[in-house]
Amino acid sequence: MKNVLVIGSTGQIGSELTMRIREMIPDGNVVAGYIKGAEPKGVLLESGPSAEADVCNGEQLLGIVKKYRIDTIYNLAALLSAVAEKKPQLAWHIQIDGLMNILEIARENGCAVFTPSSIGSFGPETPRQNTPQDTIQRPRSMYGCTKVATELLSDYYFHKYGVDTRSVRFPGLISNVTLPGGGTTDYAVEIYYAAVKGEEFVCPIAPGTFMDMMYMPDALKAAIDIMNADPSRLVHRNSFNIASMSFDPEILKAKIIEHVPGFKMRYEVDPVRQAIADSWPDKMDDSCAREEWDWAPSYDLEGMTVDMLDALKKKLL
Ligand code: AKB
Repeated sequence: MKNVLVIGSTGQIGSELTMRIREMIPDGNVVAGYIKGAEPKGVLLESGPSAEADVCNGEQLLGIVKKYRIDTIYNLAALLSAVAEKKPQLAWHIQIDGLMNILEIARENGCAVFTPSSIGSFGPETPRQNTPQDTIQRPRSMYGCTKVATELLSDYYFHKYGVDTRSVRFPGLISNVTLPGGGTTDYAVEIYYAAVKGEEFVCPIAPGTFMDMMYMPDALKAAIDIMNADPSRLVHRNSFNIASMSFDPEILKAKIIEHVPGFKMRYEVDPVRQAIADSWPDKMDDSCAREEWDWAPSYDLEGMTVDMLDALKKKLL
């Protein structure tokens, strides 16, 4: 990995991943790809090259790949699960037509490609506890349909054309830098903002709804480590289960109260998000990632909560 294009560099993952990769390869070109209306600002803009990179515009992407001699593409363009339910055709266009553009460019230009999958690639028939790496994937959401198609297309391009595609199934990601937009797991980020601001949190997900979650530093490590992994050890490619913690809103509330004693939460369940959450696993088994590329998370719920509250106090107060 030397010259890298991050598509979706101003989003929740991209804004931090681009900076992390720039630190890792200071003498490379790490291009912050963005779409109109979501241009990079501040340190993201100033610390390296940026370019408009719309996944649905193959010519534009090809121009960037050629100009910067890109060898690795992080494809983070996506509508998250709740938004994708409202705009299913657009979600398919971005997530699948966009992916096809990237895979074709990668095939012709020898690029490796990371396109994340998600716990959203599973469905109600999937085993909920210790969800295996290889199991039933029959999601009911459009987001899930695009994620399964992403996994299959990425593996297809590897087996058919030798394109070095690799990825992980991200849990809900929790970070203190950039807010997610329109996911089912967003509540687990927003709750920390409310706690730090001293506001009551209105939770859209019902008590007892368990989902895998992960702190952003671990997610960034996974996205980088999988692309640097020894290919001869990889039995799987698209995509690896990765896990670090699983909780429901009550467990998260109780953990926050340990640090913010007056914190209050009530429920106003959003039926769209709840239906999606009910179809997702409670907790994935990530033993293949551990065996094949030494995946190991650093943060548990306590470690993440301490760090989140500390960072948000500095940012918001
Ligand atoms: C979402 O909630 O849509 C995402 C995801 C789990 O992929 N955060």
